[in-house]
Amino acid sequence: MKVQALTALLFLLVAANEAKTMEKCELAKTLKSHGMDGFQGYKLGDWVCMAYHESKYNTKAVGPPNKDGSRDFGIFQINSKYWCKDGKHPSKNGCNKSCSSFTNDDIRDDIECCKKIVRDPKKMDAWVAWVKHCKGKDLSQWTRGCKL
Ligand SMILES: *[C@@H]1O[C@H](CO)[C@@H](O)[C@H](O)[C@H]1NC(C)=O
Ligand SMILES: [Ca+2]
Repeated sequence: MKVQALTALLFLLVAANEAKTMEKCELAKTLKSHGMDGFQGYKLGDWVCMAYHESKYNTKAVGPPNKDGSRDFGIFQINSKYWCKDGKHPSKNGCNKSCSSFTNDDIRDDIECCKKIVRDPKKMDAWVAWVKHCKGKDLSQWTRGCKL
């Protein structure tokens, strides 16, 4: 009985976790429909690769605190010091958004914020995981098999 209850709980947790995680091609398609293919010179694969390595496509991801106390929010791990308000720490709030709007399943505003971030001089270098895992790499796998 105990084991069954535990199994059921585990299943629910896994199911709940999956519900907030996007599929690769679903993300690629959404990004494309928002004009991200070629935006500021970056390919769709750059954005999909970045999202995978930042959040594993988890729209509700909240990163651990950075050295300055800020955190990174959502599928694109948008930083609370510069781009959104967490209500606790001072923020430049460059995207004029509450950070909690980057942890729901509607990623349209997250994408709009990415457009602001990538217009900054650092461009996609703002995403450490992108620099480490995606920059200058063959990105074809990130859109492979997707009907775009
Ligand atoms: C910021 O967002 C608020 C509410 O969504 C809006 O009323 C305001 O005009 C925005 N400010 C800027 C500078 O875009
Ligand atoms: Ca959102």
